[in-house]
Amino acid sequence: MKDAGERKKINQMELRLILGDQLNARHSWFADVHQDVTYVLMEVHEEATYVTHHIQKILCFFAAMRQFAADLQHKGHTVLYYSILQKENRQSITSNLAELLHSGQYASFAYLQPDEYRVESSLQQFTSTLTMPVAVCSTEHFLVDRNAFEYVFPKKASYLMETFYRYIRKKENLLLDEGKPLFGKWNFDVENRKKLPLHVSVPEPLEFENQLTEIYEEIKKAGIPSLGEANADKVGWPINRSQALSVLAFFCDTLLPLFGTYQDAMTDRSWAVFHSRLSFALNCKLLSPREVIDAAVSSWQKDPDRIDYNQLEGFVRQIAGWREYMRCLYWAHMPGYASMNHFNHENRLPAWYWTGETHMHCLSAAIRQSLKHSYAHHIQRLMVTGNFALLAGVDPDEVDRWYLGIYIDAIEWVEITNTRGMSQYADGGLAATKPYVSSAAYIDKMSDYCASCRYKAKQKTGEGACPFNSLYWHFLDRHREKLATNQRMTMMYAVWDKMHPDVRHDLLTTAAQYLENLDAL
Ligand code: FAD
Ligand code: DLZ
Repeated sequence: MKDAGERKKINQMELRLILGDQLNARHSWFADVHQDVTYVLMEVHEEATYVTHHIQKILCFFAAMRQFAADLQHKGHTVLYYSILQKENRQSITSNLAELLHSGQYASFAYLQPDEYRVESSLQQFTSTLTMPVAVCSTEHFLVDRNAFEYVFPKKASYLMETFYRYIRKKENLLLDEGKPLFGKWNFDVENRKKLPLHVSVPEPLEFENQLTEIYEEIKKAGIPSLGEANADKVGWPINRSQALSVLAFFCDTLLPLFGTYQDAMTDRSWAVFHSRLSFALNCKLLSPREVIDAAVSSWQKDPDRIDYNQLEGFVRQIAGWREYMRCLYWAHMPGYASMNHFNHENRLPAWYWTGETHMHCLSAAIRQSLKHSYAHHIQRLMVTGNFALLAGVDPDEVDRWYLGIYIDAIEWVEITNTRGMSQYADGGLAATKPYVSSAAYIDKMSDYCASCRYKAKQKTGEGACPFNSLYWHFLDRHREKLATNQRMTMMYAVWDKMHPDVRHDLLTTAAQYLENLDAL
């Protein structure tokens, strides 16, 4: 029996939930140690199985959560941690919370605003049944609040990223000189987008050797399904803040000088080219967007002869622009966004998306490296795997599930807007002003893939023709009604209309054959 004083103390205890993608060590929650606060983190089947994740993704989330909990404990905070095999673990966030909060040990509950609609709805529903005070706090991570479209685009049905990016540049005072963009332009994209020449060597990505075999065994024992490969003895992704900061430093020192120039380049010689590989660390909040931007700006300021401004601006735009934009788009349109299917596409994703076993070399390369590293860079995602799925008329639900599962950085708010929106145009043009589709010419221009492909990039029809060529025209032809009024598509329809009817017929026939045999390509 506890005395009254002790009971009062216990009754003032607050339980605070930290989700797996909320590992922000610099959050104000942790500025001081509070004896009356308990933090809780949970590895649960619910989160590990809502889609089939890549094994490296599950390993890294669990490992990062465990390290974060251990670090908090080390600093004196009280932490409850549910590991995946723990007997008391009810394998769902709200079931575990229900047990804890109905135990009488806690007088109040607080959680950080989730980034995912599914999780937020579930927590809102759960907390509406509680009689104790509940607080929802900011994750203190993003540059703008998630409803920013309401004031950046009042009453607008479409959202221009460039407008949003400029708004954030001004709000955050980024790359400005007395309110004007540095060097007189907001966007230096035209100087980027080059193919990687043979004489340019690409540094090996910075990878760690995280020993995660114990977690791996636990995941297997827990029966969590997964995809992809892992060497659990040495997992290369950063799983704590110190490793994340090393990846950031490596990027600024080694990769930033050529980041922009080769941002769109694809090559068999490297799986990350000059990309930062910071998305996992950013998305689980080991790093903040502002500190990543500041680190890049500071490297450029220290040595502007080594890092041209276009490299820096291109990088800042990805984080201050695209990343924040996608989050606001998500919150402006969820939950409806998750079922948008502008073209009513219904095809299945070809089976080789799970093996890489296709004769199309670009797809094989992008898929195999995704299975191996849980990573592909933006143009591989957009113009290879995404482009093909769109041309092949794949159901966006299938495409979403694939992207949400396979990539280390895939959390729904940033995955679905990029996949369903930017890549599949399933949102009818909210994220992109036109569909990102191309024939083989683009892939050949931006990569070294086509030279060693069984299919011929320059051949349009007949045996051995690259499927991207005829599928491209088939896509334009079958969606004419929805696309011909888009000014950015006018030129392509004019080219199509000028073709000889026999040529058009051959292209459509070749495409139809490919569409019939997607699994065999
Ligand atoms: P870098 O090229 O080095 O860029 C730096 C940072 O900018 C990234 O870490 C990321 O935080 C941000 N960034 C760049 N482009 C985008 C973008 N379009 N949207 C949001 N942030 C961006 N990104 C994810 O974080 N999670 C996803 O699940 C995801 N799914 C995608 C699906 C498709 C179909 C496409 C086309 C893109 C997707 N992206 C996603 C965006 C982008 O491809 C990845 O952020 C990037 O490849 C991550 O690698 P990196 O860290 O080396 O990026
Ligand atoms: C991705 C992931 C995985 C695999 N497992 C967990 C988990 O067990 N517990 C958890 O809190 N978070 C996990 N995550 C990240 C979540 O999916 C993410 O925190 C939510 O989707 C909220 O955005």
